[in-house]
Order: sequence, then C-alpha cells, then structure tokens
Amino acid sequence: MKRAVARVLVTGFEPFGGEDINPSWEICRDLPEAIGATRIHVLQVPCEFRAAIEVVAGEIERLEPALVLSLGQAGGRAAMSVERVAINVDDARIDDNAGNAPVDEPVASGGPAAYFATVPVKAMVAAMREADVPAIVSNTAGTFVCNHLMYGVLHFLAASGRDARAGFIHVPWLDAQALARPSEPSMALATMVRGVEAAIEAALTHATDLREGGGALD
Ligand code: PCA
Repeated sequence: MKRAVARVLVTGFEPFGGEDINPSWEICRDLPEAIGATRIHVLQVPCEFRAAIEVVAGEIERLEPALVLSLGQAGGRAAMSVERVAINVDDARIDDNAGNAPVDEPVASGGPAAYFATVPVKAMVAAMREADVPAIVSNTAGTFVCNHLMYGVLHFLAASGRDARAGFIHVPWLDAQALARPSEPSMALATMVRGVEAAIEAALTHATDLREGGGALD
C-alpha cells in the first residue's frame, strides 16, 4: 500500500492596520516545499473575523494535514512567540480588513472558554533557540483576529473529530517595517523563516512537550 505523504499547513495573514506587508505571509512565501518527507502547504488568510476561520477550515478539509501552524504579526514583540492558549473572546481595538470590530463577543458561542495549543510549545521554543532564533512561550494571543483564528482552528479540529495538531506563532516586525519605528524591535525575514522551519520540525518529532524552558529569555 502506498504510504500517504504527511502534510503540514502553514498559514499567514494578509497585511492589516495600514501596513503594506505582513511578516507572517512573507515567511510562508519563503518556506521550503518540503521538510524531509513532509510537504509544506502555505495559505494566505484574510485578516477578517469569521472569514479567516472559514478559509483555513476549508483548506484543512481539502488537505487533511497532520499539523496546522498559523502565523501572525505581533508588532512590538521582540521574539518569535509560540502561543500556549486561545480564548473564546473577540475584542477588537481596531477594525479588521472588512471593517468589523467585535467587542466582547465569543468566537464560538457555547464553546469552551479556551483551547490549549496541541503542538509542543516548549519543544518548539527550544528548537528555535537551538537554531539561534530568539523565541518564547507566550501566554496570550490577544483578542483580535489571530486569537480568533487559533481558537477557531482548534475548535474546528476538535468538533470534527480530527486529530491533527494545531498551534500559532506570533512574529515581530520585519526589519523593513521597523525603519519607520526605529525604537521598536524587529527581526530579519531569514531569521524568522529559520525559526519556523525549526518549530515545524520540533512539532513533527515531539509527541509530548518538554517539561522545561520556553519562559523568559534569560
Ligand atoms: N496579526 C493580528 C491579526 C493578523 C495578524 O497578522 C493579530 O495579532 O491578531
């Protein structure tokens, strides 16, 4: 019998908030087509409540990936931030790209208060640091479209009985974006790409998470 090739779906967002680019999508564009025997599929996601989840859920149904890793821009953060948890709240400070700004609404009414990432967050952080990429476990993905998508993907996978693992990494400004805000931290695209590759490898090879590491960059 022919063995199915394992697939990973990596998503990045379109630009939002007045930016011309979104590092999360720039990373996707630079990822290799495969890591070992695993095919890497990338998908650009609208920065819109609801539509973001629908687009990714549709691609999950099409590809049946073993791993779904979503990326999002978190300007102002200094390190690659592997999110531990997504909460059942939409609370937008700015409009999404469709002009929606929900306030204190559930992502899924009747859904659990939160989902933990089902990827090994500490192993991913350790692997990124091993690759010389500053990385940290983050305990909040915010309450905008990124948290919404992370929650929505984990909810979709759980509700549809899929055992694919899912996680989310928030990434800093790209160097080019920081030219206009020189006192804010930024990272080179190649560094972020190297980090995401290391994180994917760690997620594929660690069935359970490490017991230490991932906290403060000390
Ligand atoms: N970052 C936003 C949404 C899209 C993105 O790239 C967030 O952190 O919610």
